[in-house]
This record gives sequence, structure tokens and C-alpha cells, in this order.
Amino acid sequence: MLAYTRVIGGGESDTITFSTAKLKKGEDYTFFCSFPGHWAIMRGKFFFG
Ligand SMILES: [Cu+2]
Repeated sequence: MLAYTRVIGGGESDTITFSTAKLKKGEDYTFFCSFPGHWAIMRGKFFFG
């Protein structure tokens, strides 16, 4: 795991900043919600290129 936010509720937002030093160029990375049961649909990917 590279970074995480505090727990937020519906309609709220948070911002995180993290180092990309450990990311490899040209790879996909997954972000997801770790609240129990949410992971299955509350997730996505970003591309580091
Ligand atoms: Cu969630």
C-alpha cells in the first residue's frame, strides 16, 4: 500500500499526496475503498506513465 486517506462519509472528499518514487512507469495501479464490503465495487485504476 502506498497511501491512504482518513475515513470519510458520503459526499465528503479528501486529498492525499504521496511519493511516486516507488511507482513504475507504464504500470497500472489500483485504488479502492477499504470499508468492509465496499472493495468489490468501490475501486478503480490509474495509470502511471
Ligand atoms: Cu466505500
